[in-house]
Amino acid sequence: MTPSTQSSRLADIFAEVLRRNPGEAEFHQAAREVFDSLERVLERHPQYADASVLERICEPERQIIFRVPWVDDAGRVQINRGFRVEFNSALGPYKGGLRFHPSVYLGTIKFLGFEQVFKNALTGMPIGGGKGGSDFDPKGRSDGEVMRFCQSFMTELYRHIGEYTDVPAGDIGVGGREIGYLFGQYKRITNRYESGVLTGKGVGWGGALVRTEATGYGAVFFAEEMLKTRGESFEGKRVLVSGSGNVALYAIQKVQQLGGTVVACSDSNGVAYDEAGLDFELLRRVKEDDRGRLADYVEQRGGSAEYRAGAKIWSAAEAGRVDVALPCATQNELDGDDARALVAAGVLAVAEGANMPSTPDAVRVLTEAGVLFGPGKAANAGGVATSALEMQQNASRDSWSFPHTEERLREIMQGIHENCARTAEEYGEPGDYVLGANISGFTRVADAMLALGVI
Ligand code: NDP
Ligand code: 2IT
Repeated sequence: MTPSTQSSRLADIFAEVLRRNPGEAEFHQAAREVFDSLERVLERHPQYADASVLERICEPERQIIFRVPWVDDAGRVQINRGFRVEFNSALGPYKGGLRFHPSVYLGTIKFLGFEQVFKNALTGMPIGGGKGGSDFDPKGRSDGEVMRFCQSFMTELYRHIGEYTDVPAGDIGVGGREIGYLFGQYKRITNRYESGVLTGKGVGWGGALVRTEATGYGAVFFAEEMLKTRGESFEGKRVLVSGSGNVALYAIQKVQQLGGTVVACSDSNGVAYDEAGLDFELLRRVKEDDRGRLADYVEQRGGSAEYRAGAKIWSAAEAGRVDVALPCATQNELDGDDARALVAAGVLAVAEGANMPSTPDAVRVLTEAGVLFGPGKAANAGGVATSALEMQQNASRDSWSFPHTEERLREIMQGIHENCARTAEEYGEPGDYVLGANISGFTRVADAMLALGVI
């Protein structure tokens, strides 16, 4: 087939994705980005088009939507909506997190599930892709309310998951506390201590060391590999990290361990600036132990720290040099104007700790300016990869040390970086990590799908 045949075929398939999934803007955006990388793949490998692999990849294998009723502390009945999208199991059981956030709707979960398919393939591990969640807002809820919500959520979800079927984990709004309540209810309903059914468990009861740190650490390891290609490192670098949740926290810690200074982080209310560098241990305590807000951190830190309510973190680029930016909060949080501000501030590298945090416009601005750009499905794959290591430890009833597991994570991130770089080069676009990640992830899933037949 000629290139033009392929472009028109891709355009037709994409038009069908739009038609079949109306109103799901984030899913459209995630699909479009992958489609934009695939023209030359379909030219070189007509077998994928012949077997309609792309059409099949865009259609989730199963989508589950359910009612989650629960009783709040005031005795009122609350109703939320639960989701699990089991996207692709060609490489292994569906694997991917659960997001609890009021903005969640089916389109959110589908975009995240779609990204997860390629991300999980990139890790080289035996995991398929899925995602789930709810429009439940855990903010301001008591532990008892969160527990009752999680129990109700699992009372429906349990029938769809299992260590060989579908293995959820955390994402926004779902951390160790929620995984504990979810696991407890699964265990109670099934009467099985099936450790491998969820990852992100507490280290005392089946969890793996380094899983908590893995996504943030992994994103920094990926950025470090990108910097190495220009003879650079984190030593002495000024860094911005958006968010202040699980991914952001441990990205901040690893940057500091590698000699960089993180001068700002954020939450949905504002930005904390700290020219002297954020105090990781204080920030961790405020966020994890006290479940506090960034404003509380700034109040306790005093001195050089400053809190700007309503500010956007990327505007910090206007105030001085920025060497590395790590968006670790949420989708579409870094737009074209933000990217232009970062370029003007001299940014060398951007690695996405979050899923799809950069808008298509931002990606274009950064890559056209020659900024090293690590897309989320490569740069944040350390979290799910360490989840797969947790599954491995559960299956063998073993537990590994922190240094050993961190070393495995570092090797995995180096492997993903090398794979993306090599694939981009093979396809004539050296340094294009977006192309490299999409093609490499796609071909691994597509080859497995071809081998398994039309199912
Ligand atoms: P957390 O819930 O721990 O933290 C989320 C952070 O992002 C908080 O600081 C939150 O601020 C901020 N945030 C969330 N939504 C918005 C919004 N709409 N606008 C502005 N800020 C927002 O989640 P994680 O750290 O786990 O997840 C962060 C990102 O990383 C997500 O994109 C997630 O999909 C991705 N990711 C997570 C992995 C993991 O292992 N946890 C693995 C790979 C990717 P606030 O507290 O004010 O809401
Ligand atoms: O987006 C992600 O990769 C995650 N939220 C982690 C998924 C997992 O199964 O560990």
